[in-house]
Amino acid sequence: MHHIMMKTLLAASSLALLFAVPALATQTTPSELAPLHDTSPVITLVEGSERRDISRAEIESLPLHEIELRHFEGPEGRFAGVWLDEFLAAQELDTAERLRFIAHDDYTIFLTPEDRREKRYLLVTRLDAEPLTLNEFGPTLLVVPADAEAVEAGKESMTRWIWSIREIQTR
Ligand SMILES: Nc1nc2c(c(=O)[nH]1)N[C@H]1C(S)=C(S)[C@@H](COP(=O)(O)O)O[C@H]1N2
Ligand SMILES: [Mo]
Repeated sequence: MHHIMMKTLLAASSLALLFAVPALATQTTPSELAPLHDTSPVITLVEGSERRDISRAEIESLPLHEIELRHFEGPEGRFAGVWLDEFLAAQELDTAERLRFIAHDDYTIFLTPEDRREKRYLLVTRLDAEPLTLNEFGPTLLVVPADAEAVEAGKESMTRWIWSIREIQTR
């Protein structure tokens, strides 16, 4: 097989694909929502023996972004929240070697700085402008906007889309 010809063909077909893709429904855009002032705790940050409660108001003091999607657990609409990286930076946790997220059902995931460089995570607090409740997989959940379509199509794993987050541990 002629490698150069194959490469040219591949390049040409991927270019064609690029132009054939319609405007993505799954783009993250700045949100117009006004931040909530709810100061009741929704996430506990744990660093060694230190525990800190974080409220929706604290999370939403950062710029809100939103994305339209159908979550695999059922909820569908506009999910709004803050970039996890910005939240971590604001909490001075962005250099943590490893982050452990724990959900209300005790499901757990680990994220390294490398994982966060690979893909951006959105820490979601709202669905269609309303605060996410425990019944709707809130009060907060993680989504990877760049993977939204692939996850919906069953082509990408969603093991890191942890919902009902109750705690973030660092070390
Ligand atoms: N809180 C919480 N988030 C979770 C899970 C879970 O059990 N609890 N399961 C994860 C896994 S492994 C996958 S594949 C998806 C879908 O989980 P499900 O198949 O149990 O619905 O959600 C992820 N987020
Ligand atoms: Mo899974």
